[in-house]
Amino acid sequence: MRIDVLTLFPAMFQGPMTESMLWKARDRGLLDLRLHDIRDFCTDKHRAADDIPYGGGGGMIMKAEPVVGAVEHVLADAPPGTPVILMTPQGRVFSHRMAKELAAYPRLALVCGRYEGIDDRVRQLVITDEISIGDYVLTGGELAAIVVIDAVVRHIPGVLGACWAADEDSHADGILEGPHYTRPPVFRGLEVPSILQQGDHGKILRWRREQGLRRTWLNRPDLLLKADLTEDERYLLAQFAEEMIRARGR
Ligand code: 6GU
Repeated sequence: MRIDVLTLFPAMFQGPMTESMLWKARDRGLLDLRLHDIRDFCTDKHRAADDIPYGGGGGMIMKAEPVVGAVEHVLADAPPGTPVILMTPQGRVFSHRMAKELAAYPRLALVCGRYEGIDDRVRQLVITDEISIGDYVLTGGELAAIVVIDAVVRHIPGVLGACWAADEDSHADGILEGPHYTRPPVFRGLEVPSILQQGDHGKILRWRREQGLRRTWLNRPDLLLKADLTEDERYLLAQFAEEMIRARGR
């Protein structure tokens, strides 16, 4: 997969893109990441990428011309239908499902907004999708783009080790993962749950699902509304609820 990133701050990608999984993906030829400096597409003599907003108000707005120029340069040899994604707090909130969908494309282009915004004609002319990574405001789209790239690249076949697939992650089926343990069996008086040590695979799977459900119930009850649960799992949830009510009564 090839990902083109359009940014005023290409150096922000140097660390994250040269470590760990992302570096391995690039090293193995599974990810072709290309950084483009939007400033290289400024045509005026001062190389200004931003200007004051029409209608007044604070802050600076990214100019349309260099961004559109950079996108057109990148798209010149891209297959038709290549997503051109604007990273913006006004976008659709990013999710596991979106990461998986984006991973199916041979190419992506990510446009990082900066300053207080970007001339809306960029969106009207060349943007196909707008993505936000959550309900808070970052100073620019760069960190959000790094998050999206990491989450997408994990879904490219061959990037993760053969024995654990991205389909087993928290969020893959709308339920969080339960706790994990490794050796030693006892650490500071805390013991690894005995079911995990005994090796009955059926029991372990059931225990993990139960723990994941409990965690979802406690930390992300909003996910349970959308989750596809079995009769058994609904029964477990009812039990958690009862437990909570009893604990509160004490
Ligand atoms: Cl994609 N950009 C900015 N500037 N802030 C954000 C964001 C993106 N997603 C959440 N906050």
